[in-house]
Amino acid sequence: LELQSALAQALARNEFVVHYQPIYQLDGEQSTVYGVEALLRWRLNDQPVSPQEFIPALEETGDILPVGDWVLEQACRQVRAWQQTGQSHLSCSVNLSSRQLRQAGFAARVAAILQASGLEAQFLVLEITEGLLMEDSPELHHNLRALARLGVRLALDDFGTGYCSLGYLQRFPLHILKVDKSFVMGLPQDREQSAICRAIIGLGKSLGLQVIAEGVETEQHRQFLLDEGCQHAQGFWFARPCSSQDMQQLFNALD
Ligand code: G
Ligand code: G
Ligand code: MN
Ligand code: NA
Repeated sequence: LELQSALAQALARNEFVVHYQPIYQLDGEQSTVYGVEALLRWRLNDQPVSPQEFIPALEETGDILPVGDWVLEQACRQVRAWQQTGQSHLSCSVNLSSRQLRQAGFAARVAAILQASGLEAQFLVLEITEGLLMEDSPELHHNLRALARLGVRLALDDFGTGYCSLGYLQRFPLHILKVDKSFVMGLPQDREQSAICRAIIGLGKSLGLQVIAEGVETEQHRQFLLDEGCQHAQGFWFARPCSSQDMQQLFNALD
């Protein structure tokens, strides 16, 4: 409860910051950054609070709605600025809560945020989880289709860890599968994890979906994924999530 009352004021007090983790293109040059994932951060009494703790609290109170809008605005504006200073095709991934997608008019607000930031819809990727696709909220399904019509891309985050049937991959306007880090951490020694990664990469290929591997922490992880034809990856081996200033330094070093 203390957490929730502190969170209710956090936006007005400017306590949130958006951090970014680069997503890399695996084939071709190692230095090619394909996009960034926006990750919300909050400090309470100068101590970082884990998103695993404060995101569910924001969802419970409904404060995830204004905070989620704020994250979208920040991320779209920041990525547009990076596009204009050299990263011309940078994509912007933002995590969504189901609460946001169940809100009537959400897709229209995303359109307004894109317009205000100058970011083209094709560069925005909205990350959703499998469980969300199984909710039978008409608003949610309306928003997903309206977002796809706008040209925004949808990514299925933590893919393989939920309980959604493969039929959903067909039924929804999805563009990207994100291989969960729990399937990457044992590569290449772990035979089950290797088989699962191969299967997800193959599934993506057959269905015409882009595949992004998460949690790439070692050169062996990267090499396995590259050999299996995975196109994109993110993880500590490349870069940890960092402030926009540090991300700017990373881009400066590439130029
Ligand atoms: O960055 P990290 O491990 O700390 O993120 C933890 C979890 O918080 C992840 O599941 C991530 O998707 C989620 N998360 C981070 N930022 C946001 C956000 O802006 N909105 C939502 N809904 N979830 C987020
Ligand atoms: O649920 P989602 O995929 O959005 O969560 C992303 C989370 O994964 C972030 O909290 C981020 O800090 C974390 N993360 C990013 N790269 C790595 C990695 O290489 N290893 C681990 N363990 N976590 C990572
Ligand atoms: Mn994510
Ligand atoms: Na994940």
